[in-house]
Amino acid sequence: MIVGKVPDTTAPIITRIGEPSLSIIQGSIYTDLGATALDDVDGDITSGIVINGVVNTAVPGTYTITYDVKDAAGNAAEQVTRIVTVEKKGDPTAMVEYSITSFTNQDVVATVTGFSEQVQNINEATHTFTDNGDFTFTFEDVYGNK
Ligand SMILES: [Ca+2]
Repeated sequence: MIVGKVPDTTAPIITRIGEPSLSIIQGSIYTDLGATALDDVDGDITSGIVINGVVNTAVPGTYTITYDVKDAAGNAAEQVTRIVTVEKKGDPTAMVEYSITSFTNQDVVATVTGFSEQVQNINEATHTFTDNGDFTFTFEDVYGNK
């Protein structure tokens, strides 16, 4: 007996889970929802999907994630992509407290406090005025936003 077999010439289909494009704020955690793949002969071949692309949530920008899969006969599915945009987060904020309420006297101590988030590279935590004038506290968040 000879069993005829029709060759598999039909590519599998990839179905993306979730949105085709989305935006997240810098510093948030990104978890890709992935995709599923079905083939006419092989059935569920989701486990064979190759995912490429890395979203660096620390760096604002546009990232592309690609999903590819082939069936056992080597037919490649049409590539599916997802665009993830990492948006720059807001700059950190803080307040300044003064040792006395009159700003015109010498030896007023200004202290920067009440940071909105973790900061680094603070130029000075406190500044003692020896004369009238301005002093600018500088600091940045962990991503360098000032
Ligand atoms: Ca197939």
